[in-house]
Amino acid sequence: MNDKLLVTVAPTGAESSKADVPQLPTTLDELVETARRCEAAGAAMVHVHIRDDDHLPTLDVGRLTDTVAALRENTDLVVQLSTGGSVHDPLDARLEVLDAAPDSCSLTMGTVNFGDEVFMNPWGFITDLYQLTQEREVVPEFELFDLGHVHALHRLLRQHGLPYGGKVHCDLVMNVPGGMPGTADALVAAVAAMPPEVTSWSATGIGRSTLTVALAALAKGGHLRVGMEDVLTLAKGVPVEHNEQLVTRAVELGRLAQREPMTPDEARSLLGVRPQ
Ligand code: KMH
Ligand code: ZN
Repeated sequence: MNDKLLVTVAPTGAESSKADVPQLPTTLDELVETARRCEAAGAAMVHVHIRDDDHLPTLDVGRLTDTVAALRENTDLVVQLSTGGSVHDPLDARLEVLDAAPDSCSLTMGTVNFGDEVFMNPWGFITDLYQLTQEREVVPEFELFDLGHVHALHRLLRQHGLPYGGKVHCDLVMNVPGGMPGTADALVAAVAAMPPEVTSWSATGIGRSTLTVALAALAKGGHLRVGMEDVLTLAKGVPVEHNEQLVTRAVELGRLAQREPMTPDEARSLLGVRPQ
């Protein structure tokens, strides 16, 4: 495992509403401002969900393309677009996300209950999306919400080979109601079950599991994803006012573990991202 720490920020997500969380970055200007501040605080990659003029989740390819361009103009961050979207997005629109030519994209390794909803990722969709990432030279980040998703990653790599760039990077998304719990024990089990091809992994704990998961990930030599997609409070009753606070806290935790934050260029080499 690389000694330096990759901090990924997931600033927006698809689940919280602007009305409930006005500080959520939902416009392009807010996203760019957030990305710049998070980069200055130590983030190296941004995991992006975008919103429309009504602040609702959208996978509009024109908007996604403009977003990738704006993030590249204003930051050096590795730009990762979500192909998960919201639980209401159709599978074909989720494949079209790659038309926006990001550096990286999320790729969830199985269907999972998602609160009262279902986040659909049937096997045929996973393999179509994976082959598209290989064709388009986009580096996937395998999102693992459950131990079964780790098992499915073995199958995918066995059947379809390595990703573009030759590196295999995973993100454990823990504590979604329906997925694996956000505990150190679950993290250790998931890491132990990862295929030998995995070259790096990060973890994020949804809601109140955020610190447990971050500390467990650091203890196991993993990387961190943080952001308002995953948690909206710094402590009970203390709302996050800006994603930068979560990045700063992740960097501080990393420094306690003697892990300096990685630069975006170092993240590009860790992940095998295509040179621009
Ligand atoms: N919003 C969730 C349904 C991803 O970005 O790929 C899916 C999600 C995972 O956030
Ligand atoms: Zn996401």
